[in-house]
Amino acid sequence: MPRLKALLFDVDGTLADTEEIHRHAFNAAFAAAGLDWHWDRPLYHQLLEVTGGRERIRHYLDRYLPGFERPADLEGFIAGLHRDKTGHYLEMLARGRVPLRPGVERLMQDARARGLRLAIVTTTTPANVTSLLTHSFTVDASGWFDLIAAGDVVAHKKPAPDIYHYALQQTGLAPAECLAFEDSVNGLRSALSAGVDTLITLNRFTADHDFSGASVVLDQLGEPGNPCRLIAGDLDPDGLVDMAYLQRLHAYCRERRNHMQQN
Ligand code: XBP
Ligand code: MG
Repeated sequence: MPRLKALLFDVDGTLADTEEIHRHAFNAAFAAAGLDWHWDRPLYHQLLEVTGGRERIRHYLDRYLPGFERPADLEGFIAGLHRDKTGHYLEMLARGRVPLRPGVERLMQDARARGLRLAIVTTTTPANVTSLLTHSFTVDASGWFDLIAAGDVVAHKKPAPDIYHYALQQTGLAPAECLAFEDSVNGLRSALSAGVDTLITLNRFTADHDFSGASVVLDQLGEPGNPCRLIAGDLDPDGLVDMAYLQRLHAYCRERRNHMQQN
């Protein structure tokens, strides 16, 4: 049975509840460009169906504003809006100290202390990741990761498996040696398509997603005094996801896969 060697973390919605900040940053960029577009929460919930900021703006135009007179250089127009959005987002992160979700830093410290490798696997812009790692952890965490796989390094964003394939190839890890941490159905599909078993922590934008195939679904990772809750799955972490629990979960998932292959 392969050993658990690495934890692969999504960023938005998994490390921190950043989607609200992304939403405000998109709206700030639209206003600065003189556009009367406004993405409220229910609309953003629907738009999250598409990963990637530029892809999301294009999808908005296609689906919600078919009558919008498109500039000749639509790609350039979208890229400009998105560049501005990233600027607003980075400012907000630097200003506001966006808190990490419960248990994230604790679990990473635990994993590092036990010699596990960590990597980031996300569709968001690389600068967004670096900023979160420097501003939201109690120490600068950017050196903790073997790899930060982010943004446009692959052709197809989640739910395509490309970013997980890329991360596995760059780190030399086998899917069976890893566990992924995701918050959305797009992230789950991406990881599972690359053969990586996945733990889900829900948030307000993803609580209604279909997480079938996930190894376990929890409300959060849990902290002492702030226990996590099992939403779906066979193994209950009893309040706290730690390395002992992840070792059990990993062994359970590998056995389940072996069993399925034999039958
Ligand atoms: C995150 C995203 C990102 C952000 C916006 O998905 O979909 O697009 O919402 O980031 P995941 P950019 O958590 O699955 O990686 O604007 O930088 O693309
Ligand atoms: Mg996510």
